[in-house]
Amino acid sequence: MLFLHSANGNSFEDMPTTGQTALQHFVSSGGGLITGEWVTFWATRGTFGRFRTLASVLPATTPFYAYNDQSAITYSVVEPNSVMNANVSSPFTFQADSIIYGTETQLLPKPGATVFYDSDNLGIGVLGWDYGYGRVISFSTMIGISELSSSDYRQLLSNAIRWSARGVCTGTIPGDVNDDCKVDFADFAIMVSNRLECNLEPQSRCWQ
Ligand SMILES: [Ca+2]
Repeated sequence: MLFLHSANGNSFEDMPTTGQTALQHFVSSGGGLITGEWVTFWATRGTFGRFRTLASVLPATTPFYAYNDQSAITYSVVEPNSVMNANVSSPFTFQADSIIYGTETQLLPKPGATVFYDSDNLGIGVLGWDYGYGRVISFSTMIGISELSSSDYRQLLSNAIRWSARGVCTGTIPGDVNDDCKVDFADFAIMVSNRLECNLEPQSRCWQ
């Protein structure tokens, strides 16, 4: 489990590429990653040379300079999820921390990302996706002291940590057709949907 937060919005320091690659490997092999405001922002601003490798791991990008300064922000459920929504009021309003005139970054979901909460300020509050065997969640806000003074926000962070902790795949299993480290009905459905297909040439060889 890893918690990443970039509060350094006004400097040009980057995470070393070796660190970003290690983090990418950590997630793809089953680790959970949670990011706060500025991480997605600087990952999208790759021309400034920050988080270029890590950018591919994140479930969102951001439009240029799409951040602003708000004192209070309201999050509401978009896609219901029993883990993410457990014991969190919806909607709930919290005070937002501000660093470098930014309380929130606008998030644009990548294909395959799930939007769990929206924000009344900049559209999307919390979203996540599967990356390899791991999972990543991005918050639009700082996950700072002000945010964490809200019991709902604290609970949501706790839930996000649970959701992202998918587990580590320790080995391949014969029959795991969709390569998600478990053999279940999804694998069976793939087999059934392709049943009696045969790509042998000549076709006459198929059923001999
Ligand atoms: Ca499977």
